[in-house]
Amino acid sequence: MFDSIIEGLTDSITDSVNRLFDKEIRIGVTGLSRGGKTAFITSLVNTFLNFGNEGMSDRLSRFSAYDKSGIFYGGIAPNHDLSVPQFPYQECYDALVASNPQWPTPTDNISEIRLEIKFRDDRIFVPGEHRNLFIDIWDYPGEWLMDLMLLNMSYEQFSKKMREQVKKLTAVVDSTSKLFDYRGKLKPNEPVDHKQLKSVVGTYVDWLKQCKQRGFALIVPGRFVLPGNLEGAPIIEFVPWLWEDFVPDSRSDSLYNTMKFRYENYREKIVKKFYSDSFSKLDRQIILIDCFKALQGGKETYNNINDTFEVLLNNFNYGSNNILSRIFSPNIDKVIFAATKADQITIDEQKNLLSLLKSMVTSASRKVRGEGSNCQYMVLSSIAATRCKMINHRGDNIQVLSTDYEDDKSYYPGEIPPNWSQESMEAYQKYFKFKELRPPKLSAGDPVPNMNMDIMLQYILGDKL
Ligand SMILES: Nc1nc2c(ncn2[C@@H]2O[C@H](COP(=O)(O)OP(=O)(O)OP(=O)(O)O)[C@@H](O)[C@H]2O)c(=O)[nH]1
Ligand SMILES: [Mg+2]
Repeated sequence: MFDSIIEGLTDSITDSVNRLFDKEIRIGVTGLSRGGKTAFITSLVNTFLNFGNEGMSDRLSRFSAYDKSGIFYGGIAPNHDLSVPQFPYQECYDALVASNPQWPTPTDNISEIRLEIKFRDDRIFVPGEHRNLFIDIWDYPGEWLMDLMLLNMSYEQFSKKMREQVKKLTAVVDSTSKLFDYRGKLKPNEPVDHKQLKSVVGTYVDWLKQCKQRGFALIVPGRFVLPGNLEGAPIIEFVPWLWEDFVPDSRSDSLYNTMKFRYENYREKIVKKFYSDSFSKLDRQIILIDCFKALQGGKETYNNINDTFEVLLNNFNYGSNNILSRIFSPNIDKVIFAATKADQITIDEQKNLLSLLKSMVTSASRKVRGEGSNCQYMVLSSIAATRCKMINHRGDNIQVLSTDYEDDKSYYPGEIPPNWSQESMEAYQKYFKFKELRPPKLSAGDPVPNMNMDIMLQYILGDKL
Protein backbone atom coordinates (compact mmCIF):
# COMPACT_ATOMS: atom_id res chain seq x y z
CA MET A 1 0.00 0.00 0.00
CA PHE A 2 2.71 2.45 1.12
CA ASP A 3 4.82 1.39 -1.83
CA SER A 4 2.06 2.04 -4.25
CA ILE A 5 1.44 5.51 -2.80
CA ILE A 6 5.13 6.32 -3.07
CA GLU A 7 5.23 4.94 -6.57
CA GLY A 8 2.16 6.98 -7.55
CA LEU A 9 3.68 10.07 -5.97
CA THR A 10 7.01 9.63 -7.71
CA ASP A 11 5.21 9.15 -11.00
CA SER A 12 3.24 12.31 -10.60
CA ILE A 13 6.33 14.31 -9.58
CA THR A 14 8.17 12.91 -12.58
CA ASP A 15 5.22 13.83 -14.76
CA SER A 16 5.11 17.37 -13.46
CA VAL A 17 8.82 17.87 -13.92
CA ASN A 18 8.57 16.29 -17.34
CA ARG A 19 5.81 18.67 -18.27
CA LEU A 20 8.04 21.55 -17.34
CA PHE A 21 10.52 20.40 -19.93
CA ASP A 22 7.90 19.46 -22.50
CA LYS A 23 7.91 22.76 -24.26
CA GLU A 24 9.01 21.42 -27.60
CA ILE A 25 9.01 18.12 -29.38
CA ARG A 26 10.67 16.93 -32.53
CA ILE A 27 8.64 14.73 -34.78
CA GLY A 28 10.25 12.64 -37.49
CA VAL A 29 8.08 12.00 -40.52
CA THR A 30 9.63 8.95 -42.11
CA GLY A 31 8.55 7.66 -45.50
CA LEU A 32 9.89 6.51 -48.80
CA SER A 33 9.69 8.52 -51.97
CA ARG A 34 6.06 9.38 -52.93
CA GLY A 35 4.88 7.85 -49.65
CA GLY A 36 2.86 10.95 -48.75
CA LYS A 37 5.17 12.97 -46.43
CA THR A 38 4.59 16.40 -47.98
CA ALA A 39 0.84 15.82 -48.25
CA PHE A 40 0.81 14.77 -44.59
CA ILE A 41 2.77 17.81 -43.37
CA THR A 42 0.59 20.14 -45.47
CA SER A 43 -2.56 18.66 -43.97
CA LEU A 44 -1.13 18.72 -40.45
CA VAL A 45 -0.13 22.38 -40.72
CA ASN A 46 -3.58 23.18 -42.10
CA THR A 47 -5.20 21.47 -39.12
CA PHE A 48 -3.02 23.48 -36.74
CA LEU A 49 -3.92 26.73 -38.47
CA ASN A 50 -7.59 25.93 -37.89
CA PHE A 51 -7.16 25.30 -34.15
CA GLY A 52 -9.48 27.53 -32.16
CA ASN A 53 -11.89 27.99 -35.09
CA GLU A 54 -15.59 27.31 -34.83
CA GLY A 55 -16.46 23.61 -35.26
CA MET A 56 -12.90 22.33 -34.81
CA SER A 57 -13.75 20.49 -31.65
CA ASP A 58 -16.31 18.39 -33.59
CA ARG A 59 -13.93 17.84 -36.48
CA LEU A 60 -11.23 16.63 -34.07
CA SER A 61 -13.55 14.55 -31.89
CA ARG A 62 -11.00 11.78 -31.32
CA PHE A 63 -8.26 14.27 -30.37
CA SER A 64 -9.65 14.42 -26.83
CA ALA A 65 -6.76 16.54 -25.55
CA TYR A 66 -7.96 19.33 -27.85
CA ASP A 67 -10.92 20.16 -25.63
CA LYS A 68 -9.44 18.88 -22.40
CA SER A 69 -6.37 21.10 -22.53
CA GLY A 70 -8.29 24.02 -24.03
CA ILE A 71 -6.26 24.56 -27.19
CA PHE A 72 -7.18 28.01 -28.48
CA TYR A 73 -4.47 28.70 -31.06
CA GLY A 74 -2.29 26.88 -33.56
CA GLY A 75 0.17 28.53 -35.92
CA ILE A 76 3.53 28.57 -37.65
CA ALA A 77 6.41 29.88 -35.55
CA PRO A 78 9.84 31.01 -36.84
CA ASN A 79 12.10 28.08 -37.72
CA HIS A 80 14.26 26.53 -35.07
CA ASP A 81 17.25 26.47 -37.42
CA LEU A 82 17.39 29.61 -39.53
CA SER A 83 19.76 28.03 -42.04
CA VAL A 84 17.18 25.45 -43.16
CA PRO A 85 14.51 26.54 -45.70
CA GLN A 86 10.98 26.73 -44.35
CA PHE A 87 8.51 24.05 -45.44
CA PRO A 88 6.53 25.59 -48.34
CA TYR A 89 3.13 25.25 -46.69
CA GLN A 90 1.49 28.18 -48.47
CA GLU A 91 2.67 26.96 -51.87
CA CYS A 92 1.28 23.47 -51.21
CA TYR A 93 -2.03 24.81 -49.90
CA ASP A 94 -2.45 27.31 -52.76
CA ALA A 95 -1.84 24.54 -55.30
CA LEU A 96 -4.50 22.42 -53.62
CA VAL A 97 -7.18 25.10 -53.59
CA ALA A 98 -6.41 26.36 -57.12
CA SER A 99 -9.11 26.00 -59.79
CA ASN A 100 -7.08 23.16 -61.26
CA PRO A 101 -5.97 21.54 -57.97
CA GLN A 102 -2.54 19.95 -57.79
CA TRP A 103 -0.90 17.54 -55.37
CA PRO A 104 2.33 18.80 -53.79
CA THR A 105 5.28 18.58 -56.17
CA PRO A 106 7.94 15.94 -55.37
CA THR A 107 10.31 17.30 -52.76
CA ASP A 108 13.87 18.04 -53.87
CA ASN A 109 15.42 19.51 -50.73
CA ILE A 110 15.20 19.60 -46.94
CA SER A 111 12.81 21.99 -45.28
CA GLU A 112 11.64 22.53 -41.74
CA ILE A 113 8.55 23.87 -40.06
CA ARG A 114 7.99 24.84 -36.44
CA LEU A 115 4.41 24.71 -35.28
CA GLU A 116 3.06 26.27 -32.13
CA ILE A 117 0.06 25.38 -30.00
CA LYS A 118 -1.29 27.62 -27.26
CA PHE A 119 -3.46 26.02 -24.61
CA ARG A 120 -4.78 26.63 -21.11
CA ASP A 121 -2.52 25.98 -18.17
CA ASP A 122 -4.32 24.45 -15.25
CA ARG A 123 -1.30 23.82 -13.04
CA ILE A 124 -1.99 25.19 -9.59
CA PHE A 125 1.07 27.37 -9.36
CA VAL A 126 0.33 29.39 -12.51
CA PRO A 127 -3.48 29.68 -12.63
CA GLY A 128 -5.03 31.21 -15.71
CA GLU A 129 -1.76 31.29 -17.65
CA HIS A 130 -1.47 29.68 -21.03
CA ARG A 131 1.27 27.36 -22.17
CA ASN A 132 2.92 26.86 -25.54
CA LEU A 133 4.07 23.68 -27.15
CA PHE A 134 6.39 23.85 -30.15
CA ILE A 135 6.56 21.05 -32.66
CA ASP A 136 9.45 20.75 -35.10
CA ILE A 137 9.01 18.77 -38.31
CA TRP A 138 11.23 18.25 -41.35
CA ASP A 139 10.37 17.36 -44.91
CA TYR A 140 12.88 15.92 -47.35
CA PRO A 141 12.97 13.86 -50.55
CA GLY A 142 12.13 10.24 -49.78
CA GLU A 143 15.02 9.22 -52.02
CA TRP A 144 17.47 10.49 -49.42
CA LEU A 145 15.99 8.55 -46.52
CA MET A 146 17.54 5.28 -47.65
CA ASP A 147 20.98 6.79 -47.26
CA LEU A 148 20.61 6.45 -43.50
CA MET A 149 21.47 2.79 -43.87
CA LEU A 150 24.90 3.83 -45.13
CA LEU A 151 25.72 5.65 -41.88
CA ASN A 152 27.43 2.65 -40.37
CA MET A 153 28.52 0.87 -43.53
CA SER A 154 32.05 0.65 -44.87
CA TYR A 155 32.56 0.70 -48.62
CA GLU A 156 33.11 -3.04 -48.48
CA GLN A 157 29.84 -3.62 -46.65
CA PHE A 158 27.98 -1.31 -49.01
CA SER A 159 29.42 -3.21 -51.99
CA LYS A 160 28.43 -6.55 -50.49
CA LYS A 161 24.89 -5.37 -49.76
CA MET A 162 24.39 -4.09 -53.29
CA ARG A 163 25.97 -7.19 -54.82
CA GLU A 164 23.34 -9.28 -53.02
CA GLN A 165 20.61 -6.92 -54.17
CA VAL A 166 21.77 -6.99 -57.79
CA LYS A 167 21.81 -10.79 -57.69
CA LYS A 168 18.33 -10.92 -56.16
CA LEU A 169 16.87 -8.64 -58.79
CA THR A 170 18.57 -10.07 -61.87
CA ALA A 171 15.39 -11.66 -63.10
CA VAL A 172 13.15 -8.74 -62.17
CA VAL A 173 15.05 -5.62 -63.31
CA ASP A 174 16.09 -5.73 -66.98
CA SER A 175 19.11 -3.46 -66.83
CA THR A 176 20.89 -5.66 -64.27
CA SER A 177 22.67 -7.48 -67.10
CA LYS A 178 24.27 -4.19 -68.21
CA LEU A 179 25.98 -3.97 -64.84
CA PHE A 180 27.33 -7.50 -65.27
CA ASP A 181 28.78 -6.45 -68.64
CA TYR A 182 31.48 -4.51 -66.76
CA ARG A 183 32.87 -7.73 -65.29
CA GLY A 184 36.53 -8.01 -66.27
CA LYS A 185 36.48 -4.61 -67.99
CA LEU A 186 36.96 -2.51 -64.87
CA LYS A 187 40.50 -2.73 -63.47
CA PRO A 188 40.21 -2.03 -59.74
CA ASN A 189 43.94 -1.68 -59.05
CA GLU A 190 44.78 0.48 -62.08
CA PRO A 191 44.55 4.29 -62.21
CA VAL A 192 41.03 5.59 -62.80
CA ASP A 193 39.84 5.82 -66.38
CA HIS A 194 37.44 8.73 -65.82
CA LYS A 195 35.46 8.14 -68.99
CA GLN A 196 34.88 4.53 -68.06
CA LEU A 197 33.98 5.52 -64.48
CA LYS A 198 31.34 7.98 -65.73
CA SER A 199 29.93 5.27 -67.93
CA VAL A 200 29.60 2.68 -65.15
CA VAL A 201 28.10 5.31 -62.83
CA GLY A 202 25.52 6.08 -65.56
CA THR A 203 24.65 2.39 -65.86
CA TYR A 204 24.32 2.05 -62.08
CA VAL A 205 22.07 5.14 -61.90
CA ASP A 206 19.86 3.71 -64.67
CA TRP A 207 19.63 0.45 -62.73
CA LEU A 208 18.65 2.32 -59.54
CA LYS A 209 16.00 4.24 -61.45
CA GLN A 210 14.54 1.04 -62.84
CA CYS A 211 14.47 -0.47 -59.35
CA LYS A 212 12.68 2.64 -58.15
CA GLN A 213 10.13 2.37 -60.93
CA ARG A 214 9.41 -1.19 -59.87
CA GLY A 215 8.69 0.08 -56.36
CA PHE A 216 11.85 -1.26 -54.65
CA ALA A 217 13.00 0.74 -51.69
CA LEU A 218 16.71 -0.03 -51.52
CA ILE A 219 17.80 2.79 -53.81
CA VAL A 220 21.23 3.82 -52.53
CA PRO A 221 23.00 6.17 -52.63
CA GLY A 222 19.86 8.29 -52.72
CA ARG A 223 21.55 11.32 -54.27
CA PHE A 224 22.30 9.30 -57.36
CA VAL A 225 18.64 9.42 -58.36
CA LEU A 226 17.98 12.87 -56.88
CA PRO A 227 21.29 14.75 -56.67
CA GLY A 228 19.93 18.19 -55.62
CA ASN A 229 22.88 20.57 -55.54
CA LEU A 230 25.36 17.69 -56.01
CA GLU A 231 24.63 17.30 -59.73
CA GLY A 232 27.96 16.57 -61.47
CA ALA A 233 30.01 16.59 -58.24
CA PRO A 234 32.73 13.90 -57.95
CA ILE A 235 31.37 12.98 -54.51
CA ILE A 236 28.56 11.12 -56.29
CA GLU A 237 30.80 9.55 -58.92
CA PHE A 238 31.42 6.06 -57.60
CA VAL A 239 29.62 2.74 -57.61
CA PRO A 240 29.69 -0.22 -55.24
CA TRP A 241 32.18 -2.89 -56.27
CA LEU A 242 29.83 -5.50 -57.74
CA TRP A 243 32.29 -7.68 -59.58
CA GLU A 244 34.97 -10.31 -58.99
CA ASP A 245 36.88 -10.58 -55.69
CA PHE A 246 40.44 -9.24 -55.70
CA VAL A 247 43.02 -7.92 -53.27
CA PRO A 248 43.09 -4.11 -53.33
CA ASP A 249 46.54 -2.52 -53.43
CA SER A 250 47.43 0.67 -51.61
CA ARG A 251 47.78 3.20 -54.45
CA SER A 252 45.37 6.05 -53.82
CA ASP A 253 44.65 6.80 -57.50
CA SER A 254 43.41 3.28 -58.31
CA LEU A 255 39.82 2.89 -59.46
CA TYR A 256 38.87 0.93 -56.34
CA ASN A 257 40.50 3.27 -53.84
CA THR A 258 39.13 6.36 -55.59
CA MET A 259 35.61 4.97 -55.38
CA LYS A 260 36.11 3.93 -51.78
CA PHE A 261 37.41 7.41 -50.90
CA ARG A 262 34.44 9.10 -52.59
CA TYR A 263 31.98 6.77 -50.88
CA GLU A 264 33.47 7.54 -47.47
CA ASN A 265 33.28 11.27 -48.21
CA TYR A 266 29.67 10.89 -49.29
CA ARG A 267 28.85 9.07 -46.07
CA GLU A 268 30.66 11.59 -43.83
CA LYS A 269 29.74 14.85 -45.52
CA ILE A 270 26.34 14.19 -47.03
CA VAL A 271 24.65 11.40 -45.12
CA LYS A 272 25.81 12.39 -41.62
CA LYS A 273 24.77 15.99 -42.18
CA PHE A 274 21.35 14.91 -43.46
CA TYR A 275 20.95 12.70 -40.42
CA SER A 276 21.94 15.35 -37.92
CA ASP A 277 19.81 18.04 -39.63
CA SER A 278 16.61 16.05 -39.85
CA PHE A 279 16.67 12.98 -37.65
CA SER A 280 18.84 13.34 -34.62
CA LYS A 281 17.12 13.78 -31.26
CA LEU A 282 13.63 12.87 -32.38
CA ASP A 283 10.99 12.46 -29.69
CA ARG A 284 8.28 10.86 -31.80
CA GLN A 285 8.22 9.16 -35.15
CA ILE A 286 5.50 8.85 -37.75
CA ILE A 287 6.23 6.19 -40.35
CA LEU A 288 4.16 6.57 -43.50
CA ILE A 289 3.75 3.52 -45.70
CA ASP A 290 2.00 3.32 -49.06
CA CYS A 291 0.69 -0.25 -48.90
CA PHE A 292 -1.09 0.11 -52.23
CA LYS A 293 2.15 0.70 -54.08
CA ALA A 294 3.74 -2.25 -52.33
CA LEU A 295 0.85 -4.50 -53.35
CA GLN A 296 1.04 -3.41 -56.95
CA GLY A 297 4.70 -4.38 -57.13
CA GLY A 298 4.07 -8.00 -56.05
CA LYS A 299 5.88 -10.17 -53.55
CA GLU A 300 9.40 -8.72 -53.92
CA THR A 301 8.13 -5.20 -53.29
CA TYR A 302 5.97 -6.32 -50.38
CA ASN A 303 8.94 -8.03 -48.68
CA ASN A 304 11.27 -5.21 -49.60
CA ILE A 305 9.24 -2.72 -47.50
CA ASN A 306 9.74 -4.73 -44.31
CA ASP A 307 13.45 -5.36 -45.00
CA THR A 308 14.02 -1.71 -45.78
CA PHE A 309 12.34 -0.33 -42.68
CA GLU A 310 14.02 -2.94 -40.53
CA VAL A 311 17.42 -1.66 -41.66
CA LEU A 312 16.42 2.01 -41.54
CA LEU A 313 15.00 1.94 -38.05
CA ASN A 314 18.33 0.70 -36.73
CA ASN A 315 19.50 4.29 -36.97
CA PHE A 316 17.11 5.58 -34.34
CA ASN A 317 17.10 5.28 -30.57
CA TYR A 318 13.88 3.87 -29.21
CA GLY A 319 12.75 3.45 -25.64
CA SER A 320 10.91 5.23 -22.88
CA ASN A 321 12.32 8.47 -21.50
CA ASN A 322 13.18 9.64 -18.02
CA ILE A 323 14.09 13.22 -17.16
CA LEU A 324 17.78 12.70 -17.80
CA SER A 325 17.43 10.91 -21.11
CA ARG A 326 14.85 13.47 -22.17
CA ILE A 327 17.32 16.29 -21.63
CA PHE A 328 20.59 14.69 -22.66
CA SER A 329 19.81 11.93 -25.10
CA PRO A 330 16.13 11.57 -25.87
CA ASN A 331 14.70 8.33 -27.06
CA ILE A 332 11.84 8.04 -29.48
CA ASP A 333 9.17 6.97 -27.03
CA LYS A 334 6.23 6.75 -29.43
CA VAL A 335 6.09 5.44 -32.96
CA ILE A 336 3.12 5.19 -35.25
CA PHE A 337 3.05 3.24 -38.48
CA ALA A 338 0.40 4.73 -40.76
CA ALA A 339 -0.92 3.24 -43.99
CA THR A 340 -1.35 6.34 -46.13
CA LYS A 341 -3.80 7.24 -48.90
CA ALA A 342 -6.58 5.25 -47.25
CA ASP A 343 -9.17 7.29 -49.13
CA GLN A 344 -8.52 4.86 -52.00
CA ILE A 345 -10.66 2.23 -50.30
CA THR A 346 -14.11 2.09 -48.76
CA ILE A 347 -14.43 2.33 -44.98
CA ASP A 348 -15.33 -1.35 -44.57
CA GLU A 349 -11.95 -2.27 -46.13
CA GLN A 350 -9.94 -0.24 -43.62
CA LYS A 351 -9.58 -3.11 -41.16
CA ASN A 352 -7.95 -5.17 -43.91
CA LEU A 353 -5.59 -2.32 -44.74
CA LEU A 354 -4.61 -2.07 -41.08
CA SER A 355 -3.97 -5.77 -40.87
CA LEU A 356 -1.98 -5.68 -44.11
CA LEU A 357 0.15 -2.83 -42.76
CA LYS A 358 0.91 -4.81 -39.59
CA SER A 359 1.87 -7.87 -41.61
CA MET A 360 4.11 -5.76 -43.82
CA VAL A 361 6.21 -4.27 -41.04
CA THR A 362 6.31 -7.22 -38.64
CA SER A 363 10.03 -7.33 -38.00
CA ALA A 364 10.57 -3.59 -38.42
CA SER A 365 8.04 -2.88 -35.65
CA ARG A 366 9.43 -5.67 -33.45
CA LYS A 367 12.58 -3.61 -33.00
CA VAL A 368 10.59 -0.57 -31.86
CA ARG A 369 8.50 -2.59 -29.43
CA GLY A 370 11.46 -4.58 -28.19
CA GLU A 371 13.27 -1.42 -27.14
CA GLY A 372 10.33 -0.22 -25.07
CA SER A 373 8.76 2.43 -27.27
CA ASN A 374 5.04 2.67 -27.49
CA CYS A 375 4.08 1.51 -30.98
CA GLN A 376 0.77 1.94 -32.80
CA TYR A 377 -0.67 1.35 -36.26
CA MET A 378 -3.34 3.26 -38.11
CA VAL A 379 -4.81 4.03 -41.51
CA LEU A 380 -4.72 7.61 -42.69
CA SER A 381 -5.52 9.89 -45.55
CA SER A 382 -3.82 13.26 -45.29
CA ILE A 383 -5.68 14.84 -48.20
CA ALA A 384 -8.82 12.84 -48.82
CA ALA A 385 -9.76 12.87 -52.50
CA THR A 386 -12.85 10.68 -52.06
CA ARG A 387 -15.82 10.31 -49.79
CA CYS A 388 -17.31 6.96 -48.91
CA LYS A 389 -21.07 6.61 -49.39
CA MET A 390 -23.63 3.84 -49.30
CA ILE A 391 -25.64 2.94 -52.39
CA ASN A 392 -28.19 0.27 -53.15
CA HIS A 393 -26.86 -2.10 -55.76
CA ARG A 394 -29.30 -4.79 -56.96
CA GLY A 395 -31.00 -4.87 -53.57
CA ASP A 396 -27.78 -4.80 -51.50
CA ASN A 397 -26.42 -1.81 -49.63
CA ILE A 398 -22.77 -1.39 -50.56
CA GLN A 399 -20.14 1.23 -49.93
CA VAL A 400 -18.66 3.10 -52.89
CA LEU A 401 -16.29 6.03 -53.26
CA SER A 402 -17.22 9.33 -54.80
CA THR A 403 -14.93 12.11 -56.00
CA ASP A 404 -15.44 15.78 -56.85
CA TYR A 405 -15.06 15.11 -60.59
CA GLU A 406 -18.03 14.63 -62.93
CA ASP A 407 -16.26 12.02 -65.07
CA ASP A 408 -15.44 9.98 -61.98
CA LYS A 409 -18.46 10.53 -59.83
CA SER A 410 -18.61 7.24 -57.98
CA TYR A 411 -16.97 3.83 -58.19
CA TYR A 412 -16.33 0.66 -56.24
CA PRO A 413 -12.56 0.15 -55.85
CA GLY A 414 -12.63 -3.46 -54.66
CA GLU A 415 -11.22 -5.45 -51.77
CA ILE A 416 -7.80 -5.34 -50.23
CA PRO A 417 -6.18 -8.48 -48.77
CA PRO A 418 -5.55 -8.54 -44.99
CA ASN A 419 -2.12 -10.12 -45.49
CA TRP A 420 0.09 -11.51 -48.21
CA SER A 421 -0.78 -14.70 -50.00
CA GLN A 422 -0.24 -15.54 -53.64
CA GLU A 423 -3.94 -16.06 -54.16
CA SER A 424 -5.16 -12.86 -52.53
CA MET A 425 -2.45 -10.89 -54.27
CA GLU A 426 -3.42 -12.17 -57.69
CA ALA A 427 -7.05 -11.33 -56.96
CA TYR A 428 -6.04 -7.85 -55.83
CA GLN A 429 -3.91 -7.20 -58.87
CA LYS A 430 -6.66 -8.43 -61.16
CA TYR A 431 -9.73 -6.81 -59.62
CA PHE A 432 -8.71 -3.84 -57.50
CA LYS A 433 -9.56 -0.61 -59.29
CA PHE A 434 -6.41 1.36 -58.62
CA LYS A 435 -6.75 4.98 -59.69
CA GLU A 436 -4.40 7.92 -59.70
CA LEU A 437 -6.90 10.15 -57.89
CA ARG A 438 -7.00 13.86 -58.52
CA PRO A 439 -6.95 16.09 -55.41
CA PRO A 440 -10.29 17.18 -53.93
CA LYS A 441 -11.81 20.42 -55.23
CA LEU A 442 -11.47 23.06 -52.54
CA SER A 443 -11.94 26.81 -52.24
CA ALA A 444 -9.44 29.19 -50.68
CA GLY A 445 -9.78 29.04 -46.92
CA ASP A 446 -11.34 25.56 -46.86
CA PRO A 447 -9.84 23.13 -44.38
CA VAL A 448 -7.97 20.24 -46.02
CA PRO A 449 -10.21 17.15 -45.85
CA ASN A 450 -8.48 14.23 -44.18
CA MET A 451 -9.18 10.89 -42.63
CA ASN A 452 -8.08 10.11 -39.05
CA MET A 453 -5.76 13.08 -38.53
CA ASP A 454 -7.43 13.56 -35.12
CA ILE A 455 -6.42 10.03 -34.06
CA MET A 456 -2.85 10.76 -35.12
CA LEU A 457 -2.79 14.01 -33.12
CA GLN A 458 -4.14 12.35 -30.00
CA TYR A 459 -1.47 9.66 -30.13
CA ILE A 460 1.44 11.96 -30.93
CA LEU A 461 0.54 15.01 -28.82
CA GLY A 462 -2.19 13.98 -26.37
CA ASP A 463 0.15 13.33 -23.42
CA LYS A 464 2.12 16.54 -23.99
CA LEU A 465 -0.83 18.86 -23.54
N1 LIG B 1 -5.58 9.71 -52.70
C1 LIG B 1 -4.58 10.21 -51.98
N2 LIG B 1 -3.39 10.38 -52.56
C2 LIG B 1 -2.40 10.90 -51.81
C3 LIG B 1 -2.56 11.24 -50.43
N3 LIG B 1 -1.39 11.68 -49.97
C4 LIG B 1 -0.53 11.63 -51.00
N4 LIG B 1 -1.14 11.16 -52.12
C5 LIG B 1 -0.57 10.88 -53.45
O1 LIG B 1 0.79 10.51 -53.28
C6 LIG B 1 1.62 11.39 -54.02
C7 LIG B 1 2.89 11.62 -53.27
O2 LIG B 1 2.62 12.37 -52.10
P1 LIG B 1 3.74 13.31 -51.45
O3 LIG B 1 3.18 13.84 -50.20
O4 LIG B 1 4.24 14.28 -52.45
O5 LIG B 1 4.84 12.20 -51.17
P2 LIG B 1 6.31 12.44 -50.54
O6 LIG B 1 6.52 11.34 -49.56
O7 LIG B 1 6.44 13.82 -50.05
O8 LIG B 1 7.21 12.18 -51.82
P3 LIG B 1 8.71 12.73 -52.09
O9 LIG B 1 8.69 14.21 -51.87
O10 LIG B 1 8.95 12.38 -53.52
O11 LIG B 1 9.61 12.00 -51.16
C8 LIG B 1 0.77 12.65 -54.25
O12 LIG B 1 1.20 13.32 -55.39
C9 LIG B 1 -0.61 12.07 -54.38
O13 LIG B 1 -0.81 11.60 -55.69
C10 LIG B 1 -3.85 11.01 -49.84
O14 LIG B 1 -4.10 11.25 -48.64
N5 LIG B 1 -4.81 10.50 -50.67
MG1 LIG C 1 7.64 15.32 -50.55
